[in-house]
Amino acid sequence: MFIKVNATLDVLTVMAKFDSQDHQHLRYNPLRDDWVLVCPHRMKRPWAGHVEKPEEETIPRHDRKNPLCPGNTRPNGMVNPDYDSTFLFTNDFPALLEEGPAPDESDDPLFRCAEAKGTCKVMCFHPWSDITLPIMSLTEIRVVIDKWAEINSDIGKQFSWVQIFENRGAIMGCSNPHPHCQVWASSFLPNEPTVKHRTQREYMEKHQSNMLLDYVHRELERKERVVLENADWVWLVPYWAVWPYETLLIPKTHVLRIEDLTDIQRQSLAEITKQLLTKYDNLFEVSFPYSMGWAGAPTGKYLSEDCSFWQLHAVYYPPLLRSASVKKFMVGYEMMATVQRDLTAEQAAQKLKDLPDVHYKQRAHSTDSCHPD
Ligand code: H2U
Repeated sequence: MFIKVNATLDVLTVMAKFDSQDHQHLRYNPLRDDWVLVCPHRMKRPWAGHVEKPEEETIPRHDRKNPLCPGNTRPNGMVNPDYDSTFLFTNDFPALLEEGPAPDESDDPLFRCAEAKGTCKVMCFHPWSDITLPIMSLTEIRVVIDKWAEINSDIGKQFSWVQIFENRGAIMGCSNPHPHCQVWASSFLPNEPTVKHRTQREYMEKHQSNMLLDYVHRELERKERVVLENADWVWLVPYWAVWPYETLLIPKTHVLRIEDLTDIQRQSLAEITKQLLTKYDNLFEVSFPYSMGWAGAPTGKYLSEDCSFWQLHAVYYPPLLRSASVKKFMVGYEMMATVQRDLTAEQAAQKLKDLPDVHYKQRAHSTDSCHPD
């Protein structure tokens, strides 16, 4: 009897019409030129896996011992200014240095080596440690955006790639609760931008059109994965998303680099950033961890090349899956074979869309920010 029921189910499964929200399939990522395996039927399985207890930490607004706070002395003896806005400094423990001996060149295809130079910066978003971007005012977020643009323009004169990124939350390797991001600039084009450079160029050669702009316009027509939009920006879960709530933030018009954003685009970026981060925090009512970063046309020697096939965009890669304590593990099959997801991009977009626009910490009382807008 049991065998018969299973056999009937198998026949039904095989006979069913394909539904992307129910049936396994592969999706192509044209930006990374790779595939993601989507298995929505697995959402129905029981879960008895690892549960990390979320810690609701109380962060002091100013901690005498925190090396990122205004006025404090860092372990290397440098004293931070008494900053009241953003604060940019050269990382005291940089992965990339501007100078250093170069390796010998080698013809051996199995032991290739190349010179790497660069610089690393840290940018504090705010003088307070107990504040995050979604709680900050639009004016304060706008200052951060202007600073990102300034950094990309300044450091980009010297280096081919300026990676601005924020690791938020200890689960994402963030070492300090003070709101901050990092900037790693390099003499070489790192792996991710190298692939994006090639795929966007090849798309332009083949279609005489900009890949990501085409993509945004198609997404705006379909509306299945768009979570938020304003006059200048779209926030969506990409068709090819890997992380459960991975998103893409992208301008509606052609923009090469962050410093090319107009005053109006920067203001609307501040608005959509506050909205999207509020939604993220509201998803599991926790300060939502993620790794985010900007990608635009490369800089340095590329400034004099035609990079019109590039489109500026930001990516958010959050690890959480089912709750504030259950994250997606990129292990096993993902490491050995192909990245895989259960929740579809459309389901994730709908969940984000349905969330309230007011931050869960601010629902009961007024804003905490320095200069509320
Ligand atoms: P993360 O939280 O993403 O780890 O970034 C903090 C960075 O701040 C980290 O790269 C730097 C660390 O090297 N840092 C300093 O440069 N000086 C310090 O005194 C503390 C931390």
